[in-house]
Amino acid sequence: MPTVHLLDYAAGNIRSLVNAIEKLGWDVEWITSPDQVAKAEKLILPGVGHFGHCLTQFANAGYVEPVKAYIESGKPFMGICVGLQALFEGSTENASVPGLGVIKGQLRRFKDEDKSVPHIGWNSANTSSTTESDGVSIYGLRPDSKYYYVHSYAAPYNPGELEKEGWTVATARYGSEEFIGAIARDNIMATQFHPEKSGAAGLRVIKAFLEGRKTAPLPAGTTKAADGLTRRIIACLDVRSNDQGDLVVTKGDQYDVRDKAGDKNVRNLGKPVQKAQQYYEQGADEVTFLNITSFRDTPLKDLPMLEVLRQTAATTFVPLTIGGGIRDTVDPETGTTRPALEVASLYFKSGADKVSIGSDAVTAAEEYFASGRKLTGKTAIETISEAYGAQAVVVSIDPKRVYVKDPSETTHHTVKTSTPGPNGEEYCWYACTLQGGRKTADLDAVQLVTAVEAMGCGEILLNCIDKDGTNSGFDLELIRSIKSAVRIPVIASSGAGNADHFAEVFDQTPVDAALGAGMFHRGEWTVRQVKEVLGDKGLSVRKFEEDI
Ligand code: 1PR
Repeated sequence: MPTVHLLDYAAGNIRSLVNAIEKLGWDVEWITSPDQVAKAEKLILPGVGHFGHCLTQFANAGYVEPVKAYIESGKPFMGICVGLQALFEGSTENASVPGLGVIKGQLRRFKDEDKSVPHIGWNSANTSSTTESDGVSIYGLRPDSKYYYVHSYAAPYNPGELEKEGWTVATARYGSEEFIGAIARDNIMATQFHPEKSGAAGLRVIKAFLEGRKTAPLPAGTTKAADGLTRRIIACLDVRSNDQGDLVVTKGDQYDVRDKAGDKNVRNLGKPVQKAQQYYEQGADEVTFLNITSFRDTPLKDLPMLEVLRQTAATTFVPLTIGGGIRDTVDPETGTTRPALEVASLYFKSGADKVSIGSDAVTAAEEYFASGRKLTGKTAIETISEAYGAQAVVVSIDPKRVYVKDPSETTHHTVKTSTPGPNGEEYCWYACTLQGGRKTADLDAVQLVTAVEAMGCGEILLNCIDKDGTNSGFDLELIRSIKSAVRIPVIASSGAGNADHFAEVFDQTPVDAALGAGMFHRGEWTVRQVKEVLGDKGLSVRKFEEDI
């Protein structure tokens, strides 16, 4: 099999990239020391997370000069995400750390006044100057495809500036900002998006690079997709062991996952790997696994979930999130504490792109407020965010309504609700729960998200116990209140029963993504059908592509 070299210099989920390359029929060989760089015939520089952290590791390991020399030799080079950023002169993310300076310019943070940061989701990479006029695709990039981005810093696009130096630039638009999504010249190709997580559209780009196909004619009839982010639809799989000991996808009503009648068995709605694959093929933009009984187990021993992740990541080329049991854990055999970062690292190595933290985030937020909002640097959120970047850390919240007659009855953040409580109460606040709703904290959802955003969480997965499994639509009041409290993206979850519920949440709240579970698992709707309805209503969605 032909071989491509991958440079391994920093933490990050490289498993997915290896899976994508292997799927395309290529072998990966690792470069683990600077003296090996020159022997590569094709080199990929991956990278996720923090520019300063990655580039410092890169420089300290002695890679700067060998990689510059490799690029100057004219052999094919591809940079991905921070691997693209490394080619620029620097980044305001860490002004004291220089980039390689192959491309002129600095990376800047997206402005967050009008939009969520990080920029997470499927966006374009349009080489508008060439693709439309010439009908030519650069490295397989197509103007009607969407690619998966996850980053807070980007290279702003100044029309014509880099083109003057011979670069071909593909751009994307986020809010009012146009930035560089991909860039190529001579032997160099680099993408800000993650091609290995961008389904068939992304695999096509990697394939074109591996096969050295810099340009190709666009398929007849190719038209440009609408600018900007598409509406992100996530399929979520709650996973646990059933009474026979098999790992199954289940779904509860307000978190009760057992049948109401008969033997009250844990509902079995299918096998996790199969279901995930099915949702990928239906066009899900992301897949999330929640190990819902992990509070009972030792996660380091929880090998079946790691295996589920490994198998899914080998065939499912969209972002994967895993939640459940991400916390500091005492190993029962040795009595030693295994930090949350170690648990998360196991998941990242198995193919996860993000980890989702539930119960532990509530405890950390309580301590944060008790200490007068001091950050310790020791929480799971902080340590994982530091090592893997904020975009890799999701906090999953399980709030429950507490009704009050008047906001003065509580110190918590209240909302005026259009669905009053059992005694006609017109206000409610949302109490955070732990262990899948089994414990309730004296902490409201607004407090929690404020605290975890300060700790470095990159995205909120916003469930709602009152709505879970009801098929009655999302809790729009909760979503609006949380969106107005944070700058990071928020995923709406709980209550989706049909496509109109997705249209409603995107229409009536500024939410960044929406998640469904039961309606997909029971086969009432496919992800594709939901996207068709959204498309008919004029909302931009990514279409599933098969053709690599
Ligand atoms: O606390 O860090 O170990 O994480 C445990 C994770 O498991 C948390 O993210 C928590 O939300 C989740 N969890 C725990 N118990 C349950 C349960 O259902 N008994 N599931 C549970 C929460 C939320 C969504 C669900 C949506 C949409 N499930 O995944 O699928 O509510 O459902 P719907 O579209 O059918 O309404 P930790």
